[in-house]
Amino acid sequence: MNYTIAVLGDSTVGKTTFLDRHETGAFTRQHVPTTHTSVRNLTFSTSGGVVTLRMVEYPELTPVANLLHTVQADAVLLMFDLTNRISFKNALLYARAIGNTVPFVLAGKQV
Ligand SMILES: Nc1nc2c(ncn2[C@@H]2O[C@H](COP(=O)(O)OP(=O)(O)OP(=O)(O)O)[C@@H](O)[C@H]2O)c(=O)[nH]1
Ligand SMILES: [Mg+2]
Repeated sequence: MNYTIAVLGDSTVGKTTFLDRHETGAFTRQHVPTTHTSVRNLTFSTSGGVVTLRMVEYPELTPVANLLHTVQADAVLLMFDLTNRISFKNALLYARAIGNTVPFVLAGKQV
């Protein structure tokens, strides 16, 4: 089974770091802004078989309402920084723009 997951959220909330951690186990200390969509496959063995998630990190969508149509995904991983209130408010804008078009999960990072 293959699914495409869009990873969205403000810059610096920790999208790349999260994906690096899953891919290699390493914690990425440095912030190198993601300027273009960045794709990597994460494979999981589950009781239902092997699942490959095509994780697509997007640069911050500003303004989200105008740019969301550029996102093609089966589901969204929407991230915010628990120490940054603005990133949470912006996550709500993302959530509103996504509406019920695809399933999404909201993940608080940076703890
Ligand atoms: N303490 C802590 N720092 C984190 C965590 N996740 C990310 N960081 C740090 O936050 C900074 C930004 O992380 P990135 O993963 O590059 O952020 P991003 O969301 O990919 O940013 P853009 O690509 O610019 O959109 C880096 O310096 C990371 O080391 C976390 O869970 N805890
Ligand atoms: Mg990034």
